[in-house]
Amino acid sequence: MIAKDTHYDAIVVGAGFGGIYMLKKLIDQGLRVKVLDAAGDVGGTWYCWDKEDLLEYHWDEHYIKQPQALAYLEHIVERHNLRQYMQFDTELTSAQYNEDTNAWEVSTSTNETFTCHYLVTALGLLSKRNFPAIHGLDKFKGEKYHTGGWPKTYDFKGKRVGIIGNGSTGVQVITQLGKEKQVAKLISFQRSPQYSVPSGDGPVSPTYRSQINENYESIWSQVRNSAVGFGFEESTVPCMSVTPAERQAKFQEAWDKGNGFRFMFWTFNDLTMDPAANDEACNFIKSKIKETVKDQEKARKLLPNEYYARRPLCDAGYYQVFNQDFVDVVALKEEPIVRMTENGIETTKGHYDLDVLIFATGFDAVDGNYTRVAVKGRNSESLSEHWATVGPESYMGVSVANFPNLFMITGPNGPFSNIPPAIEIHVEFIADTIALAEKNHQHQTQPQPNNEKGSIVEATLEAERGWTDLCNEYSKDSLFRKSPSWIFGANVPGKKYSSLFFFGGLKDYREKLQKMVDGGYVGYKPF
Ligand code: NA7
Repeated sequence: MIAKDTHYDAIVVGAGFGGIYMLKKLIDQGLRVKVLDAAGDVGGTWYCWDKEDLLEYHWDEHYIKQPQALAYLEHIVERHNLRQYMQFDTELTSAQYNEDTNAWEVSTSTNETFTCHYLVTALGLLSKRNFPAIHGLDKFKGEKYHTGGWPKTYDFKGKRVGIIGNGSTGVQVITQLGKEKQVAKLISFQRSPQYSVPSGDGPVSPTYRSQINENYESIWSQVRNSAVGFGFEESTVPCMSVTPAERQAKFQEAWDKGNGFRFMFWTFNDLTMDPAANDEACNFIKSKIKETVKDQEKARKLLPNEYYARRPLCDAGYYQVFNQDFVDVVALKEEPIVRMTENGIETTKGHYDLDVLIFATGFDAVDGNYTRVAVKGRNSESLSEHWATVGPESYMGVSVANFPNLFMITGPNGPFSNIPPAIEIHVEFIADTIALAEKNHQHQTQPQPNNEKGSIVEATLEAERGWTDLCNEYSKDSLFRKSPSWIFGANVPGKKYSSLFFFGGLKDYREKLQKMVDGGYVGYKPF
């Protein structure tokens, strides 16, 4: 017998962007819902489904910084009175599907157990921190921070700061600390130099804001019907089809407007597919690095030597900060780290004394959050076991075969795009699917033999494998496959190199999802 006060129609794990929207959708559908989150309060990135609020909510700059993003989330939670459904400081430790009761049994770090009919994970793609495998990592006696757990306040005044990692996060941290001019020394311990373009950040003018407010519908429609979902039209022009002068002009225009995704996808349509086109983009950015960084030795170290085919970076003056004497770069491929010491980092060429060490070393992305907790489906098979041979896979980034009534918001092989629009598409699909499952179940005069204990929404293994094959097919010619980044799981030692995203773009993804629904949930067992 299931105790009433610990049983929910749905439990949503994670109170970030996806979890909050999922909660709102499901309570509006009349379900009894609980949200669990390991953190002490709501978190995530930002919001767009509340159009009325969007028209009035104030923001200063084009890129929302962490405090504003958090304030906005808190505001939305208050505005919709959602906090009452949330339980914080409560980490999901295990979830087991019970075939007899058709319920998920959820255990938490607070030693509580709950049951639910539907389990929705809104764990985020990028939250399980990745630490480098460096000898003596724990030896360092100074201050240590991972950017995924950045302190609310910090005081690095007069300190020698080392930072490992120069992806999206490292580039931002280096730029910010370089501009603040508080530290005595800032050293980037850089393994792979990256291509970064200006972000184009700046104040939001009243004219810009009113244009946005007047065009919300068309802006969102364009976003949802684009490939990467960043609010610009992706180019349809091959890079080598124009003259060198036209090419240069287009790159320059993108450079002046700012934003990494714009540079990669708005300029030409084949930078991530055609090596010759890619080379043109590389050369353009490299020329900017050489032009910006005055010290020849620093410039040499900062020049990338791989394809421009990772998550495109942008910055607010990254290369410029290296023109200050207190900012330096150590090329780890020329002098690898030997070990961490009590006072800093020892490389093959010497010792660097540090007071603060920052790890901007990224995340065990996409599936990392799922494999660290025991989520077990039919026959007690865990997700880690399910994914052991083929790699992390799912049906359309949402469902996993043998894991009935489990829904993942942005699970493995979801669309590679701006994340908030992808989250919205998933949340809306999950909410509609649950509504349909509930309706079908209530209206069945003759319940199906397999679901007299409530609806069962479950993808088939065949559909899941088919989707994985499609994802591999879509990415097979992408230069992203040739770059060792988190997008294919290449950043975590020992992690299987596999497709983690659907590369067909948001529009194509949405069309496939709709076609699947219109065809009567093709790839799902009847529900
Ligand atoms: P990323 O993009 O995964 O970057 C991690 C960085 O850390 C990258 O520069 C790595 O170098 C470096 N790294 C990782 N391990 C090591 C070791 N062992 N030694 C030296 N350097 C290392 O993480 P971010 O947090 O910047 O960004 C993740 C996503 O979050 C981002 O794409 C956005 O979408 C938001 P490498 O390049 O592997 O040589």
